Amino acid sequence: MSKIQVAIIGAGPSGLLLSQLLHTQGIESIVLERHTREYVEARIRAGLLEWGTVDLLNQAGVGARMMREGLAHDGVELAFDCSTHRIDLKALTGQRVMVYGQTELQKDLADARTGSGGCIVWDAKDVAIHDYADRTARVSYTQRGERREVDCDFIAGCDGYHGVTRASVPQHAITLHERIYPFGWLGILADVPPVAAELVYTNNARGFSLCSMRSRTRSRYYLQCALDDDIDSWPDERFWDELRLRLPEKYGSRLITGASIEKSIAPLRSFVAEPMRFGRLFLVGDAAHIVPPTGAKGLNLALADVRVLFEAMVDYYRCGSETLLDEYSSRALARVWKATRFSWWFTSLMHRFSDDTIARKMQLAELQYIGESPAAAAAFAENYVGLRLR
Ligand code: RFL
Ligand code: PHB
Repeated sequence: MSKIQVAIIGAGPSGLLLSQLLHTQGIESIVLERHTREYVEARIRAGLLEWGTVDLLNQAGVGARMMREGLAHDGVELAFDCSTHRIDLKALTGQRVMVYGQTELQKDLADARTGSGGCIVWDAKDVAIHDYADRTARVSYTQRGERREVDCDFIAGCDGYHGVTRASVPQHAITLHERIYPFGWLGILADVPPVAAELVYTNNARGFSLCSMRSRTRSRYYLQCALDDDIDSWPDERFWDELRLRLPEKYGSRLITGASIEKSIAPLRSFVAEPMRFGRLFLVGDAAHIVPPTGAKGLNLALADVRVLFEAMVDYYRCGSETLLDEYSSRALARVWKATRFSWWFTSLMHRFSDDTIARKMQLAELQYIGESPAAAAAFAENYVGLRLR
């Protein structure tokens, strides 16, 4: 049996960034991923990074391509009831956000880890965690038909919502909070220029829509859809027609359409598991929490967890102190709950929930208020660019 300092389950952005950051401090890890590298890199997910996330990626030495190819945005638009209102993030908070796809980030992280001799086991089957209540934890997995075991000081559960680590914690030790929303997001990726220079979130009587992008030539658009909608019932033409109907006239009239290169439906949920630490096991990112994508907090929250855990592990290996490890769960959760609240609030503000006219009138009144009140706009902007870590 071999021994490593940190065993990381999952090679999504959380797992790879943690491994990379630890490597910069001479702390060695193994990353166990159940899918192949090709599969993981083909997943289309988030697209918007807070500047705190950008700084962390630069600190890890994986930000060069992002800084070259990413698009920094100073503002974002809220559209409703035939009007649009730009929130000047830079003026209100002094901060910007960065458009850079998770798919690209995933590649940059895997390249960095592989390039510096990092140990990533792709296609690791039947990963299991053991003895994490003790001083020395253990992980086991099957690689090319052979069962292997590794002793470790810590296990980082970076294995997403459907992973094995949270599921291994006894029910009595963990509290799960969950809300499922009564709609989904239908997303499309297409090689067409974005309809606007910045992101546009629209509250329309027909339902929510979002205009986002991956580059100046690649657009990412979303429509609120029914949870039981079948992707086959959304051919590209229907998607573009519906998007045009939901956008303010100035954007609908100039929308450029084209063949989709990806199309999928994602359900929306708010989910938090508490605590996020169980002995030598630490849950990180989507393994511990999920937010609806309105506001793009999911990936940013995941990487904020990574920062907190990284700092705690460095403190442990440098000074032998467990204080920051002990504080991991409460420090991470303080941020998680604030982002969970913001994502829930923004989702509630922008989506069509029912035919209840009073609910829609109140959404519009709140959107007008954000448009008119610098204080309300500043509260939105502060959350959108990301609250500062304590
Ligand atoms: P990930 O990215 O889910 O990575 C977890 C990794 O763990 C692996 N894994 C296992 N490995 C070994 N053994 C097991 N038993 C394992 N079980 C799972 C998985 O294969 C995977 O590689 O979690 P991480 O690293 O915490 O990163 C979180 C982000 O990926 C996530 O928050 C965002 O992508 C959420 N999200 C979005 N966030 C946004 O901010 N904006 C978006 O537009 C947005 N779109 C999305 C999303 C998440 C989606 N999922 C998870 C269904 C769209 C989708 C479809
Ligand atoms: C995306 O580009 O995929 C994206 C951007 C902002 C969001 C959600 C998704 O709020």
